[in-house]
Amino acid sequence: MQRRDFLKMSAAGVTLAGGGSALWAAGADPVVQHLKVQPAQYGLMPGKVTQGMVSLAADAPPPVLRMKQGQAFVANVENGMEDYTAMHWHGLRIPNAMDGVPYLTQFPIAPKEIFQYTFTPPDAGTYWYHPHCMTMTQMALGLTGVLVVEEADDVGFDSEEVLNLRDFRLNGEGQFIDLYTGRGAARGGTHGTVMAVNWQDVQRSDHAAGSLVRMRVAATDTTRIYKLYFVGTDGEIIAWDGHPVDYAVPFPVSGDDPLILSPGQRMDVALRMPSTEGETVKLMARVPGGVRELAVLTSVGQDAGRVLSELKPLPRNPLSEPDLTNPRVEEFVFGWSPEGDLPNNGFCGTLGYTFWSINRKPWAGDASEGTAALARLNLGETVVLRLRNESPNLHPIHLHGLAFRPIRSNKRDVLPNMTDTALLLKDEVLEVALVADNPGKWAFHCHVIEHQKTGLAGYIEVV
Ligand SMILES: [Cu+2]
Repeated sequence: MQRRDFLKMSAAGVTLAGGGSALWAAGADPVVQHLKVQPAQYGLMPGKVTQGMVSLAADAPPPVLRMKQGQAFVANVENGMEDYTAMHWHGLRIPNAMDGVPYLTQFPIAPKEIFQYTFTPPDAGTYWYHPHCMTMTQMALGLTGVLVVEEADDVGFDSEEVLNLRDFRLNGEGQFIDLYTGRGAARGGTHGTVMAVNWQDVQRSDHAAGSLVRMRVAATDTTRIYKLYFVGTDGEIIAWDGHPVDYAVPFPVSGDDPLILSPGQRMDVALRMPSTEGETVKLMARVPGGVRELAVLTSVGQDAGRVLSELKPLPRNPLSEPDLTNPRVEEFVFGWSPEGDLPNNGFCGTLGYTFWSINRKPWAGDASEGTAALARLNLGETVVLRLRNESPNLHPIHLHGLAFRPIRSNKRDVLPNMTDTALLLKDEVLEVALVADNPGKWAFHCHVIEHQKTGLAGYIEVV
């Protein structure tokens, strides 16, 4: 791909690249947002201001981006950093050219450049965004945000609570330490030192007593696998990784039996606030050596008297259903890296070593010309991906641009809910089924970013 292909016009000293004009011609009414990737500082720890962060807002957390299902959205992403960047919209099934993967779908966005992303989200639900260039650095320094695609019609909640779960690696003064370690990258990933929710210690908010709250939880950390449960109310998991659930996910009420949310995953939860003013609902996480509050929702005012059974099921998203009568099977092995050359990531950052591989090959790099697809799928066909973990570490495997159903595991019963990110357990063989209904080169990688950046990456092509 040539850089000149993406440089189309310039204005006011910045270069505008990407995008498409078809939207305007169609007479659509797109929501247009200017989003500037920029340095930030913020009080992540009490009494300290963390320097050297990266956000999409001035000295504030990356905003929740809201769009509507079926409505055109335009994001003019400006690079206000000194490094390159590119923005990926995790879970959105949009045209390949808008997927934000450097060299595969676009040239990285240079400092001061603007890339125009234009797309119409086909699915409602909870998604998120993060850079796919300088990924390790920019994500670790803060650039992960929640993306909400609202249903076309109101689905009956009184209020909403959006939680962006992620850690930061800070010292006692609230300043960044090494964002990762070689030891971590070669094993389960390097964990943060400070857990955060929406860039703060605990999310605290008030909701009407007896009302119905839609809680959207996104695990956007580079490493942490969350073990979550609720205290203080009944509830229901209504969507998983964006899509309304077809198979009930048990509502977790105990730290002994928590719900696992791995990096990249999201859940939508219907909660009923307690009837009595002052009572609370808590989202808790099990952590090494104990438990921790992540969110505390407090009932206020008179009892609104709502009940969960008033909620209708969420409308289904327009997903293609895999035909499992005689699917083709593609094999993928996730394991250690053989000795290999270092990946060529061009302008998009390298960790300086490879530890991991897919099908015995470490990722040749973002910028490597002629890197082959891991698999080629025919447009419209059903394929089963057999994902084999040869390592003792856990890998949340993410596929861009397509949705898949986990159907079978050698380790456990799986819930075949549509997803874009599936956690592979130690020595697990997990089969997932999909319809290859979106053409293009779709990145396929571990969402432990240290694993992704040290070899556990590749792409699948739909032609
Ligand atoms: Cu991994």
